[in-house]
Amino acid sequence: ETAAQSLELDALIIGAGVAGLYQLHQLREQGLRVRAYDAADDVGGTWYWNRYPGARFDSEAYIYQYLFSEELYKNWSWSQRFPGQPEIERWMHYIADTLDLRRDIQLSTRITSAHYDELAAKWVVQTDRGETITTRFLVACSGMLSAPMSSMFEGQEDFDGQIFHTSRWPKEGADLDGKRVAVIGVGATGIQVIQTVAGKVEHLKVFIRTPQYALPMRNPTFDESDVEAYKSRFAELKETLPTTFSGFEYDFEHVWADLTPEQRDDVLEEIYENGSLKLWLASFGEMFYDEEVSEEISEFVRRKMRARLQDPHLCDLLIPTDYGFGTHRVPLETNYLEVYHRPNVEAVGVRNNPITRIVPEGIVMADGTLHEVDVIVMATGFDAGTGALTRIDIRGRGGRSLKDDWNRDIRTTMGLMVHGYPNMLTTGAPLAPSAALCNMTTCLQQQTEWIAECIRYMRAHDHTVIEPTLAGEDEWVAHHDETANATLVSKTDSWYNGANVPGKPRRVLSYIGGVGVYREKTLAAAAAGYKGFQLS
Ligand code: NA7
Repeated sequence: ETAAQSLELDALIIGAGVAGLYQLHQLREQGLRVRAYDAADDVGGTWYWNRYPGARFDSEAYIYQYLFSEELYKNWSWSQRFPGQPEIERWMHYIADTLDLRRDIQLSTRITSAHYDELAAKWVVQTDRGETITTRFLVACSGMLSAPMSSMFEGQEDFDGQIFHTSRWPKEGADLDGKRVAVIGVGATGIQVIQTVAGKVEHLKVFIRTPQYALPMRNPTFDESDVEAYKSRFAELKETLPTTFSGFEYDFEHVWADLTPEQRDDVLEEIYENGSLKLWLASFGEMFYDEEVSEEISEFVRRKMRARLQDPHLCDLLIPTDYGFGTHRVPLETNYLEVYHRPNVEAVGVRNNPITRIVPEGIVMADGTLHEVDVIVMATGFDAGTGALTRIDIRGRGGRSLKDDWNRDIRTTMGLMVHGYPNMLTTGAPLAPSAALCNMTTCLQQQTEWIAECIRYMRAHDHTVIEPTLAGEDEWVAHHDETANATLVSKTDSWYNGANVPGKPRRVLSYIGGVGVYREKTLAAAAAGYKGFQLS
C-alpha cells in the first residue's frame, strides 16, 4: 500500500465547486489536513458540468461572488450583468488558482462510499480509484442540483443519434448544425438551450409538459465604469446579501394591502423592467402565501407573455395556468417566446400525450406518433438536494444508510447535519436555504462558514464528535415544515418538493423562512454552545 492509498485526514471535502473551494480554503487556513475530491477533471462544480449551449447566470454576477475577501472580489471583473458559463468557469479557475487550492484537490475521482467507524470516531471513505481515506470530518459540498435525471425513458440506450443530459454536455461541444434536435424539458435549463440553439439547428422540436413563467432578462455588457460602480458597493453588498429573504441585493419593498390596484400595477411594471429575478424575490412577499395576490401577479406575467406570443395554440402550450408565479424556480429568458414563431421550431405538448419511449429513430408518444430526430437534449433536471448524497453509499451509526433513511423521510438539522451521521457536515442539503429561493453563493458561503467555525470550536474545546440530537432535529424539521407549508410552494409540483423524482418522499427541500432568518437561527445555535447538537 502506498501512502496515497491509505490517507489520514482531518477533513475530506466532497466536491470542488462554489462550496467546496471556499470550504477547502477555510479549513486549510485552520491548519487542518484537508483534501477535496471531485469526479470532474477540473474544478467548478455546477459551472464545470453545465456547459450546454446558452448556460448562464440568473443571479447578477457581482452578487454571485464570494464576499470574504475584498481583494479576491475586486481583482475579478465581469463582462456583463449575467455572464455565460465559459466566463463563470474562468472565474472558478481564478478562485482555485489565486487561493492556491489545486494542490489539495484530487480531480477525476468519485467518492463511492463513506462509512462511519464508531470506535475510532472517523469516516472511512472509498474512491472509484480504489483508494481508502480515513477522516475525522466528512464535509459534503456535492451540490444541490448535481445528480442528473438522465436515464428516464425506456429504450434510451437504443437511440441511433446522440443523447445528452444538459449537465453532461461534452467538453469539446456537440455539433448541432443542420441537425434535427429535440429538447425535452422547459425549466430554467431548457429555456436557455432552446433560445440559444433555435437559430443554429435545422429543426427543433421542444417537448413541453409544464410551461414556466419566464421573465425577460436585461443583460447589458459592463464597461469600466459599470465594473467600478459595482465594485465600489462591495462593503454594502457584504453587509446586505446575507440578511435578505433570498440572498440577493434586493428584498421585498412593497406591501400589497397598502397599495391601490393602479399603484400595484405601477410597481409590477417598474420591477418587470428591471429584467431580473426582482419581480419574484423583491416585489410582494404575499405572492408566496396569498392565493389572490399570487393570481394577480401571475396574471400580470401571463399578460406580458400573451402579448408576445399571440397565437392561441402557443399561448396554451407556453403560458402556465395551473400554478402560481414564483412557486417554481422562475427562469430568465432572452427572446425565448419568439423562438416558437420560427418556421424551424415546433412546440410539442406532452401533457396529454406523454413520451412513452425512445426508439433508434427518435421519440415515441403515447398516441404512437414518432418524432424522428438526430439529437436528443435532456433538459430534464436533477434529483435535487438529496441525489448527490444518496448516490454515494453513506453509512452512519449502526450501519444505517442515508439513502434508506432519506427514501423514507428527508430530514436534516438546519441542512447542516443529519441525526445518526456524526461528523458529517453538509452544504446545499435539504432543509437549508438553497438554489430554490436563494442566490447560491450567499447561502453556500454562510453554510461553509458555519461548518468551519463548528470545526474550529470543536478543536478549541477538545471535542471530537458532533451529532444533532433527535429532539433537535425534530424541532428543525417541524419549524421547516411549518414555514414551508404556509406557502404556495408546498402545493405546486416541481423539484422544489421532490415531485420530479418517482417515489421521492414529499417535502419542500429548501428552507423558505428567509436567508437572513436562517442565518440568525444557525448562528444562535452555535452561540448557545451548539444547541440541538451533542458534543463529545
Ligand atoms: P427542472 O426545472 O427540473 O426542469 C426539468 C424539465 O424537464 C421540466 O420542464 C420537466 O417538466 C421536464 N421533464 C422531466 N421529465 C419529463 C418527461 N418525462 N416528459 C416531458 N418533460 C419532462 O430542471 P432544470 O435543469 O431546468 O433546472 C434545475 C435548476 O437548475 C433550476 O431551477 C436552476 O436552479 C438551476 P415538468 O415540470 O416535470 O412537467
